[in-house]
Amino acid sequence: MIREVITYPDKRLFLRSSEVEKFDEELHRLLDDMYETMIAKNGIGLAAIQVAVPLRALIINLPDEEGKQHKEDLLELINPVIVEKRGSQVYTEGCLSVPEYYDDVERAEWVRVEYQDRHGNKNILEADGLLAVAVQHEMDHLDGHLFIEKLPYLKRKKFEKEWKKRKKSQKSGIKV
Ligand code: Y12
Ligand code: CO
Repeated sequence: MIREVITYPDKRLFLRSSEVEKFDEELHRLLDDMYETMIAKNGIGLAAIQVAVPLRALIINLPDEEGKQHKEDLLELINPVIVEKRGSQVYTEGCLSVPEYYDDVERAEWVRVEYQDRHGNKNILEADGLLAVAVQHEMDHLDGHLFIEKLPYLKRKKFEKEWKKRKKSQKSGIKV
């Protein structure tokens, strides 16, 4: 089932999500719905809080060189913890909860993550490049953070101004 993706400035996006304790049917349904929702909305990553469920669960499905996503590449990370990180990289990020806004964010180039799969089995993921960006972006959601919070002060102010203008024009029916 495709669920609604909540968007900025919804207060729920700033909540710290809770640990997953039950690896049951309900969790599996949530993960399946998150995948369906992410694909339907052209996303490559999604955290549970983005569908209004405050649990520490996220999914990532990066596209191949031709831009195609394959379900067999889907990553499901439950209760992830970054145990090591190295280097830095800058990537222009976007987020389904902050539609139509993209900006440069600096993050670690490489991360090692301990996590559980949908059955509760423990696992380790080592990621670099785009996958490392996606993991860090989605893990920020679990702690109630959005990529726009990482923008320098003036860029953040510009974003807030543009966002208010856009919301006002959406209300009046004029497109900016
Ligand atoms: C690198 C950077 C960020 C991530 C986190 C996951 N981000 C997304 O999945 C963003 C998806 C997104 C999709 C959009 O929709 C279309 O392009 C049709 C979009 O555009 C609009 O909302 C109009 C914005 C963001 C992972 C890796
Ligand atoms: Co996001």
